[in-house]
Amino acid sequence: MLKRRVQTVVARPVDLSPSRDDFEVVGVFNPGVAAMDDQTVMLVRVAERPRNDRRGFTALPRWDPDRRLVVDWLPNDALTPVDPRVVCINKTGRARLTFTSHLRVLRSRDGHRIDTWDGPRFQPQLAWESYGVEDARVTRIGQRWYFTYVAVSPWGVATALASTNDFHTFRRHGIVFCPENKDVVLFPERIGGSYWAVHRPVPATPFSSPELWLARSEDLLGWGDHRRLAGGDAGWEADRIGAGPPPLRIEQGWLLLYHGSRPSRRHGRVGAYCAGAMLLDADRPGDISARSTDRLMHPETDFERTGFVPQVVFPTGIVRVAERLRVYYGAADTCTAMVEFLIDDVLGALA
Ligand code: MAN
Repeated sequence: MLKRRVQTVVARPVDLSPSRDDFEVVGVFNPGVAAMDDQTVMLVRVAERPRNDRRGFTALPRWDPDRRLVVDWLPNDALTPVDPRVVCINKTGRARLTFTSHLRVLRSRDGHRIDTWDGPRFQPQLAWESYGVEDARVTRIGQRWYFTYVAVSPWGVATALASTNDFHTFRRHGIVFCPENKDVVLFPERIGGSYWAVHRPVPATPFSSPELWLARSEDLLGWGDHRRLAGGDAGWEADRIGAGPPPLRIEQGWLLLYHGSRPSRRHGRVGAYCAGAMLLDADRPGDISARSTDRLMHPETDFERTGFVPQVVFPTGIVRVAERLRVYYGAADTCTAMVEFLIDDVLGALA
């Protein structure tokens, strides 16, 4: 396990106000991160759900076509719980989320403490976002900040692209990876003349588990030349792996942190989410030059072990500060945390 140099909880659900008075924030986590001139900007995922229970019913929130947050109350006997986040509607076999997410902008001068809590929101607006928008991954390309995000709706779990200059106004570019695909990260520059992305298709049949794939694009919108990058080889990543923060260019190549989980031993639970890393060749990002031999991060502290979804560390943002890496991550699908590692320690853990 890597030595954690500095570690701090950056944001908790109590720090944020819900979208409606009768809702509660259950998670502020999985932040996309942009290191701008004098501040660290975080595009956090805010998950919320109705505050009050109705006996015998489950609340299933969604955004309606008029962009209002509404709640469908369904009788419990019409549903089968899947995990703390998901239920299945017995009649249709379709999944619904027990919460909904939007993205909110938080700003920090020192990268540790938030100075601005009430930043702009990026809320569901379109049909294919009606169950929520989640898990932004922010990459600076040229003068603009691009972010992929997960768009969830009755049409499935897709990845869409948006961009901004200032984190005040946003431009949507549409779905870039159709359902089911998430954990899409963009490389910050062209390599061999093309843009590149790591993505994570989710197979519908058990021929394979969800794994890392690579794709190429000329315009960030149309993606092709797909090829498999890596699967979960070790036990801790055997169930699924997905990219963490966007790849970071260091002297030795592209450093890609990723998350992995093992199958849960208990029905209805999610296996622990841990993090590893790989180094990709600077000019041929499909070539893995080195990979962690064990987990670099695993749920250790109370705030990583207990929460809305227990036992989760889920890195989504990275900032280099001289010889250190600040890794921003979601802890137990509840808080946003930051941990610092020495780059040399990370590289020393790869073989
Ligand atoms: C999984 C989890 C949830 C997420 C849904 C939809 O169940 O990652 O947090 O809301 O997928 O993306």
